[in-house]
Amino acid sequence: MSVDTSSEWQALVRHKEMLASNSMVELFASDKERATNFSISLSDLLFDYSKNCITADTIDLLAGLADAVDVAGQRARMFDGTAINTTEMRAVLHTALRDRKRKNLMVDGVNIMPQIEAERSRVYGFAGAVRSGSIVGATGVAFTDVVNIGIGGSDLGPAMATLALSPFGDGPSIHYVSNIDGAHITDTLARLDPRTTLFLVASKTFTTTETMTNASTARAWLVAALGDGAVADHFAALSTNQAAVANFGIKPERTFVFWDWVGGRYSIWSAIGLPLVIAIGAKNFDAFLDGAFLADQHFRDAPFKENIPVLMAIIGIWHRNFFGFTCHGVMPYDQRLARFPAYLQQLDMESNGKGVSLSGEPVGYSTGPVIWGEPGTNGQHAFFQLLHQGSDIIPVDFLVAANGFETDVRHHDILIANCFAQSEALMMGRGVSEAEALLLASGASEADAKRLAPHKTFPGNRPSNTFLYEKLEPHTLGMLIALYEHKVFVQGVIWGINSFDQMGVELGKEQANTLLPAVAGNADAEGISASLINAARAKRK
Ligand code: G6Q
Repeated sequence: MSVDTSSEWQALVRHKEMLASNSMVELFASDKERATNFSISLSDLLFDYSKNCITADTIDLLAGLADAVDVAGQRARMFDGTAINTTEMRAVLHTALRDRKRKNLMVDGVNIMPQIEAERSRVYGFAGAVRSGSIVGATGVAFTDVVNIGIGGSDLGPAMATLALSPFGDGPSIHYVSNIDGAHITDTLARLDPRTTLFLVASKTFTTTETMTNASTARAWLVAALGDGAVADHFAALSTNQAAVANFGIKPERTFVFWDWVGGRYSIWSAIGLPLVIAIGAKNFDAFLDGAFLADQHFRDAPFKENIPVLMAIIGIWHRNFFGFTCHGVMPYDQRLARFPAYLQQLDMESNGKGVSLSGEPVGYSTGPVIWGEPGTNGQHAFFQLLHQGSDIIPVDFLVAANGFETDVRHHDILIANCFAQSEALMMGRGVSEAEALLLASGASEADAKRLAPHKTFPGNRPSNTFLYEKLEPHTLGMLIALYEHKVFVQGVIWGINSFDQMGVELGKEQANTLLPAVAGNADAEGISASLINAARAKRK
């Protein structure tokens, strides 16, 4: 049965009609404790979801929907290693990577826990040696720079986290090259010295065109300076495809593996995290894993109505399916989380950007929203206009630390004030008579006040969540990422889709390979893109 025909869904449709007449301002007025009643703490994190058009009944009904589709059962199946990725027949076990105490978990007759521990200790050993300078380049000097070559899941996580945790970065400088656009690797290499540069080729499949092409360019750059023999000393690989890594010329002792039950966009906890370990060290990476593990335990154990990722998910369902909101904004008031929206974009949109159910039927309702965002306060001076007065309503997640790392706290006070002011303004809005009164008070004529008031009116009643944490430390970042992972999981279960494949990504990979010979001038252009290919060829110099 399709979830939208269930009695739980239909009850929510009716509930929404009843609730629609209540504004959030009224909901706050009728419950003085609303902010605390609709907030949950986990470790140093406070999740405040009070500024949504919900009541306790809404949460009851949404939690009932999650029950009806057996979120709890599917959650148990994910954690115990059942092949819930049914199109690829794979288990989904990124959670096992951060469970540092567990000793047994069988997948296909193999206990994966000793494998995880052994590989993590190899990663830590190598990272430690690069950091201390006991592993050196071909000319005997220590590495000052590490270039991670990878794309998508083999890039976004470590790139985001390296920036987020830069106050903990006490190792070599880490650079990330992902784009096939030659500008990316060229501009990166231009700043580097081959003698002190280590390359990490990060690719689960070790076949991705972008990564393989960038890796071969890096190899040629290194060989031109230091000769063929230097490759073994200056390259390491992070992959599940050991045979392809060996073909590239990377030694087994420089190859760090993970497994097909780790999805690309869930792989930061695996060997794909190596660049981050090199940046911040093993102790900090352990704290990062432990933060995620804490979120896992919370997700497994807390009742739905006190469960942060479940609440994030069901409120998202409320917005997407019952209000029809198409987007979800992620606005970190945290400059070092600048890549967090892009990271979540992949996590969420690649996981839940699906239109067929697990059984292959088209779903008859909306699934994953568009995820986007930028750090505040920059966004305020750009696109927040649309959030306040645009014709569409876009729910927002605000993220902010109570403390920065900087000594001059004036900046941080202003940052926090802006963050809270935005969620308040989005909710409160400003009516036309208030706008008119303000104009009159500022000396406008009556005619001008009337004329301008509609432009200075804000509809308000626009929803947001606020994530307030003590400080952006490794533990906190691990926790935040895992909470979002589980949010995406719960939504996928409610929508009845497979959140763990990515056929759209595969399609892109195939299509580009088909057109390449004609673009490169080695074949005649044919098909839909023929005219564009010919035009591009005519413009090539
Ligand atoms: C992630 C996706 C995708 C993948 C990249 C890179 O979940 O599968 O983003 O990570 O396409 O793939 P490789 O790691 O195999 O190079």
